[in-house]
Amino acid sequence: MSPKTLLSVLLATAVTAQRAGKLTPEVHPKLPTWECTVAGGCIQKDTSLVLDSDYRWVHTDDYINCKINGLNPAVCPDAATCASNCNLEGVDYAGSGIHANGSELTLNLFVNRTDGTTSLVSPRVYLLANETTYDMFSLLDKEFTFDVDVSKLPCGTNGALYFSEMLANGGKSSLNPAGASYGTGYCDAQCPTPAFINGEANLENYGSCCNEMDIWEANSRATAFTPHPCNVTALYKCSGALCGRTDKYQSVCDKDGCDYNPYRLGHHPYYGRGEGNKVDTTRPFTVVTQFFSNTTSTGEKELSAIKRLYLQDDKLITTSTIAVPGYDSASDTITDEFCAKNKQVFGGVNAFANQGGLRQMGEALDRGMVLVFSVWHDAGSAMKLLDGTFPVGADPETQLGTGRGPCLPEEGHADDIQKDASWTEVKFSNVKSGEIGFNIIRHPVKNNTDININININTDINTDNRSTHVNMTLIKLPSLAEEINNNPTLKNHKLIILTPWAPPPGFLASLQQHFPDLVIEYHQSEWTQPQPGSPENPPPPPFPVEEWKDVTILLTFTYLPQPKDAPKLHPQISEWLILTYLSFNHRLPHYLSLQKQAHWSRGHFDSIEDATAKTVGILGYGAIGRQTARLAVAMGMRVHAYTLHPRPTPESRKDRGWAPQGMGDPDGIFPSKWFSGAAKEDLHTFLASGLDLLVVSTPLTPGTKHLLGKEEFEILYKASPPTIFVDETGKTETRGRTFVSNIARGPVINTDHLIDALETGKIRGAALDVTDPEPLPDGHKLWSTRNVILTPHVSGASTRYNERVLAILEENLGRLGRGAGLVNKVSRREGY
Ligand SMILES: *[C@@H]1O[C@H](CO)[C@@H](O)[C@H](O)[C@H]1NC(C)=O
Ligand SMILES: *[C@@H]1O[C@H](CO)[C@@H](O)[C@H](O)[C@H]1NC(C)=O
Ligand SMILES: *[C@@H]1O[C@H](CO)[C@@H](O)[C@H](O)[C@H]1NC(C)=O
Ligand SMILES: *[C@@H]1O[C@H](CO)[C@@H](O)[C@H](O)[C@H]1NC(C)=O
Ligand SMILES: *[C@@H]1O[C@H](CO)[C@@H](O)[C@H](O)[C@H]1NC(C)=O
Ligand SMILES: *[C@@H]1O[C@H](CO)[C@@H](O)[C@H](O)[C@H]1NC(C)=O
Ligand SMILES: *[C@@H]1O[C@H](CO)[C@@H](O)[C@H](O)[C@H]1NC(C)=O
Ligand SMILES: *[C@H]1O[C@H](CO)[C@@H](O)[C@H](O)[C@H]1NC(C)=O
Repeated sequence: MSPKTLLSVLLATAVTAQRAGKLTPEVHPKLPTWECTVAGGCIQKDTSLVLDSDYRWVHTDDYINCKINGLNPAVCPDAATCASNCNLEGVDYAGSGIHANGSELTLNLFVNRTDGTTSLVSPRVYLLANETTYDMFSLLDKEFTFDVDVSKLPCGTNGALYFSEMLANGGKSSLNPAGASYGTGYCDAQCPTPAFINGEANLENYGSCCNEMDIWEANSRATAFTPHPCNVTALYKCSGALCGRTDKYQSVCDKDGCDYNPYRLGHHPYYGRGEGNKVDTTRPFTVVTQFFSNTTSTGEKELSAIKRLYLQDDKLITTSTIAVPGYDSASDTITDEFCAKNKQVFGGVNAFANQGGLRQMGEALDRGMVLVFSVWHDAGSAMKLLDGTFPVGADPETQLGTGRGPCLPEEGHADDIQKDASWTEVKFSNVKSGEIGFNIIRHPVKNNTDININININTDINTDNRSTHVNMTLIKLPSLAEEINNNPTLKNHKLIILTPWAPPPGFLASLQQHFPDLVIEYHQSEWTQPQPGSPENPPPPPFPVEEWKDVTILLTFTYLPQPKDAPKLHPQISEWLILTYLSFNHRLPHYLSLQKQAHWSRGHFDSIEDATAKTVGILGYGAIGRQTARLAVAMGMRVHAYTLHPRPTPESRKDRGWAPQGMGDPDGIFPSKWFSGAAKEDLHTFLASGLDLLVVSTPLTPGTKHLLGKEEFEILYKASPPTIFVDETGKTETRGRTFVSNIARGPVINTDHLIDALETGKIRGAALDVTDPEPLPDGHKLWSTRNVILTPHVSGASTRYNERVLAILEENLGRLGRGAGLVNKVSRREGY
């Protein structure tokens, strides 16, 4: 639009400043916004605002108006002449009803002038990334949130926040040198007919059409969010029928859109003034909109659902579900099915589907759209489409869909608003976009060294019974124990997820959808383990400790209040056990070293033993032990199981932990012998049962520290007849039969005694994924001890670790809601 360039405007300023001093410098109000991730929190963007060019004074150097009810033919006979004649003026933002304060934007519908008059300003502003470019939002698979105060938006007004697919530079060109700096290039799905399109004089009466995503159209009485797809990309200059001026359904854009208005969908009171509503519009709240995609058979991402959530007073409010007869099922999101249903029940052409539906909208969202803020009233139909009965005179009781809000026919007329409600304004603040789920997460802490909490978390939490899985602790507060039955939404529960890895995109959002009343927080923790040996002084949690107070469920990785283990379900650990056992028996380390030397030597391969008919003793028959038993049995081994508590009956041998189909030993059928007991003698009986392989998979508790030492290695040695062992070089030696494998915790075994047992041949060999101390220091004696395979605590590593833990979490939350028993529990009493 601005026929002269930004440069010429600036020149004009310089040149004309002496003449009248009327020209205003263009100073974009700062409005910082944020870009967020679940794990990393939010990063501020230095964004600012620009008023639409159509709201500006356009004049010649002699101050002849270039627009007088449309273009002035005297100075704008054609686009090129218009461009060379006209200047686009800077604006006084406050005088236009636009006030930015920190991250908050207030838009006034009217401005009181010093002369006592009140003028309608109804501003429309766009978000700039920098002085010359709009901030382009690509929201497919993203979440967009902001806070809004609609308390001063009465019937008939609309404080809107939406996205239009304008060009990033505002259509800057030789005829439009000003571009985005002066707010050019507006378009929307109504295909308006402005004086300038992309800054060029619109002498042919084109319409300015583009995809539009209405995130927020609302006042304090009603609200709607509405995708309006168009079958064109970017700004499209329409003419004739395609503008839809006489028949809106011939337009390239879906002018009706597919609106989600809770009132219209039969849900009220839900959104409105005062406490009787779930969303109380007399106070600010947060609006969350999530754009979920689905992957098509051709591998492309398609927008498949738009979901709306609210947060008020720290409480999450899910979208209402539909309460209108005719809908088969409740829906709380916009999907193509929802839109089709909408048109079917409320009547009307499904222009939404005709113009490409969510797929088309999603493509525009993916390409990038410009953020628009505005406040307006409706001289034509008093905003009844949003907040009253429309068409006027319809009967909402019998004509479904005509009741869109509670405003009365006599309310909301433009003249009355100017007279009685010139205070009308909307406040938008804290505009953020990013990874889905980021906003559900409160208090993200990026730098946990900033928090120096010197308190003993044990005292906070140990007083309560808890159930936990390895790194997942489910804390049940006593007061909740009674009321958790039948609480499917998990009201009064708070989940803290404290892990070094972020849950996958959408996980938290879907969790929230399943458990709407559950308060969910995610905090990133460090990968580092708490230092062993200091259960009384665990490292500080990476977030304010007040957070512990009302937490009922905790998913944690390393920040357990006390370091402890638990039955784990990690098939990869069982694989590690079998891997190291077979590697040792088959002399793999030896042959690998020969390969490195490029040397062929079969050595004494005839002394290699296979696993058939060997016996594995599993010390701690939990999830890992059970999966190991499954693999061992498949190789023809016998299994001896050792548990703390006796398992005399088939029922008692079952595992109530979580196990994927076909894994582990849920029915306890693999062991040929069962051993149990807490006493030393009980353990000794087990160790004396003739073991070729001893798997240590017991948790570390005060009772299991140094469970295996000199005495135990002696028992292993005596129990199975020692054999003549021929090493690779042909040297023979008498050694015990048992190979010891530890994937539990280093301190379960006395390291010095282990080294001794290995050096003296009391045991055949050992595989250790954990050591004491850990990490094993450089030069430690264990490194050079013979017949040992060492790995640095990696047996739990798996690309699917995260996924499994989260699956257990979801399972347990569901169980908690139903009042059912939890899986993968940890016993506080036993210390694991
Ligand atoms: C700007 O915001 C701050 C913080 O919310 C507030 O204290 C101050 O009054 C605001 N200023 C104006 C002019 O509204
Ligand atoms: C403004 O932002 C756009 C998009 O981020 C970038 O391409 C352009 O270089 C920036 N211009 C200036 C002057 O910083
Ligand atoms: C877009 O939609 C209009 C109205 O339905 C139709 O006339 C036109 O042919 C469509 N254009 C494209 C490219 O599909
Ligand atoms: C997404 O795709 C899955 C699998 O094709 C389908 O079951 C689901 O209904 C789709 N979701 C939506 C919202 O279209
Ligand atoms: C304008 O003045 C009227 C009367 O004093 C007041 O009620 C109203 O809030 C003012 N409007 C604005 C936008 O300041
Ligand atoms: C974290 O905080 C510490 C101490 O205040 C500071 O030295 C360090 O630079 C911070 N790290 C980051 C990534 O901000
Ligand atoms: C806590 O555990 C103890 C010992 O197992 C048990 O007696 C008590 O009933 C449990 N309390 C709750 C609230 O679960
Ligand atoms: C789970 O947390 C415990 C206790 O903090 C930690 O020692 C252990 O290494 C973690 N488990 C895995 C498999 O990393």
